[in-house]
Amino acid sequence: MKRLVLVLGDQLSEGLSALREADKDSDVVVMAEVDEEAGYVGHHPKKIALIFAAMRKFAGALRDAGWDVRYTQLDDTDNAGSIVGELLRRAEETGASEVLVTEPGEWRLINKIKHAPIKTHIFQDDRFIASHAEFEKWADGRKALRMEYFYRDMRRKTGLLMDGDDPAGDKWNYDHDNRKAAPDDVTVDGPLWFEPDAKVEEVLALVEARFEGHFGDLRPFGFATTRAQALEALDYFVKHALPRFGDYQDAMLEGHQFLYHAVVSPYLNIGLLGPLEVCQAVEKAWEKGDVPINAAEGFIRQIIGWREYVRGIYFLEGPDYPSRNVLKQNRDLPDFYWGAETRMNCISHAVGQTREQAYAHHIQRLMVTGNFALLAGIDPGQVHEWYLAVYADAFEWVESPNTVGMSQFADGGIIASKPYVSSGAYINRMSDYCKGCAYKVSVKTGEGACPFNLLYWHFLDRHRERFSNNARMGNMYRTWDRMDDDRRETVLKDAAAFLEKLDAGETV
Ligand code: FAD
Ligand code: DLZ
Ligand code: SF4
Repeated sequence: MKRLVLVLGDQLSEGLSALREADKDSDVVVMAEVDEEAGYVGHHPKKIALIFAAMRKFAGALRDAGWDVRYTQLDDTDNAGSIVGELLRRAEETGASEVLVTEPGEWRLINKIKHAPIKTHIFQDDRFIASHAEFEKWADGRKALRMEYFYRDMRRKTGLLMDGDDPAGDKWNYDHDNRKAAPDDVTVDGPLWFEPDAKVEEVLALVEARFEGHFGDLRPFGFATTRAQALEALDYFVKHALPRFGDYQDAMLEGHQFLYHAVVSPYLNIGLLGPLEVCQAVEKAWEKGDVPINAAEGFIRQIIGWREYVRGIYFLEGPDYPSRNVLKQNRDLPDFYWGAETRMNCISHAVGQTREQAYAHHIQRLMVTGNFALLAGIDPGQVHEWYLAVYADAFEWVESPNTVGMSQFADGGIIASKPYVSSGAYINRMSDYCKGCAYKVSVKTGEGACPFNLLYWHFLDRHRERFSNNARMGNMYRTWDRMDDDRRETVLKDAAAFLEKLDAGETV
């Protein structure tokens, strides 16, 4: 019996479970560039180009390995426009009556495939370290699902940075050493980029023609589009940036969009790299004495800790998770998230580099664009759609827990034990953005006051009922309560005036 093997745009791994289950001699691989996937949010053109180019090259690699691959390009005249449509078309063409697929990373697509009018077999996506069952078992009966404890289990499971039963270096977590302010001397100039070859150029021309209106610069395009290139990019990171990754993990600099970050999330998330091999490369560099423990541990924690943990939460919590809004925030996302002018230099830089690179690092996402949205009371659903659209690494299983949970506290504290909010002081400490800003970070009210300073107190004040009893927020409320009444009133009045301007669409 002939079967179809569906390989999605973020399943570009030779060891994919659906491929392992299939028979090369009789089954047919289906891959398709379709409007439905390219259009469920206004993806950044670089993201679409990365996925299409990597899909085309992966299809080539599968053919070389002996598979019969039916590949549909976006502009093929008989393109059915959706994944299920393509499956049905290929089933008719080949006489196949069943579909093998590895579980997609989004409830939307899982449901479409489950309800397709053709028999489907969905296999676990075992490109992760923890299975759904393992995460469920870990979560079962716990009052709080804190990442740190899950992470320790993943260290034990993988043996990464372990010294017998103990953590190497005697500490599980070196986060305290990883909060240095931005350095004066930056010794790297971003990740390794790749000159587009003819195949990539073909995709760039297609994306240019079809997605012209989408937010984001398509060129220059330098992402890796094959596993071999992604491995080179990883190797370059380990040699050049990893040694200082830990120290400056939270720093932000106008002139250095990538600082010491790896920029491997797009490759991990579409399947060109696997999480374990990435961590093993980092562990090896530490064993050789090339990188300090705080860098190796900090990096490995992001992957076997945070990345696995957020995936666990997404699948544990179910399809309604991305639409949660426990703080009932409902302001529209301001136009400056899509590139309109803003006088806030930090936002302007974070959004500007997002437009250019389809990339911003974690602290820019969390403490600049995320922080502002949370403080200003933006609808988390709109914030979620923005993050899902604009980053090359954005797929719902990883994006929504980070946005809806960690950044916007819209899940009520499943992921974060307190909201990630800060005044301008934090941004000033960790970046050089404030120096070039039209606002003054040292000014707390009145003319030129930094909006983060105003909105920080406004946020705490309007959500007092929910947060004032949170032990980790007691200090913040005590500081607020110690201010004299007049000062509190002025802060709230200025914050309200700022929000009014924002709502009126004025440049703020
Ligand atoms: P590095 O800083 O070099 O970290 C190494 C790797 O660790 C990353 O490649 C990534 O795979 C992993 N990692 C680090 N932090 C996280 C995290 N919080 N969750 C999951 N993996 C993590 N990451 C995505 O992969 N896709 C997203 O759509 C995404 N959306 C985010 C939205 C918000 C609001 C926030 C605050 C964070 C988001 N993150 C997302 C997490 C993180 O910002 C990115 O993984 C990271 O910036 C990717 O760049 P990098 O490869 O240079 O990471
Ligand atoms: C993100 C994306 C885009 C832009 N385009 C395609 C596509 O044309 N074909 C495809 O198979 N996959 C694409 N993807 C990735 C899917 O949206 C992804 O598999 C789901 O969001 C589940 O993670
Ligand atoms: Fe951002 Fe405020 Fe600093 Fe300006 S002063 S860059 S708005 S934190």
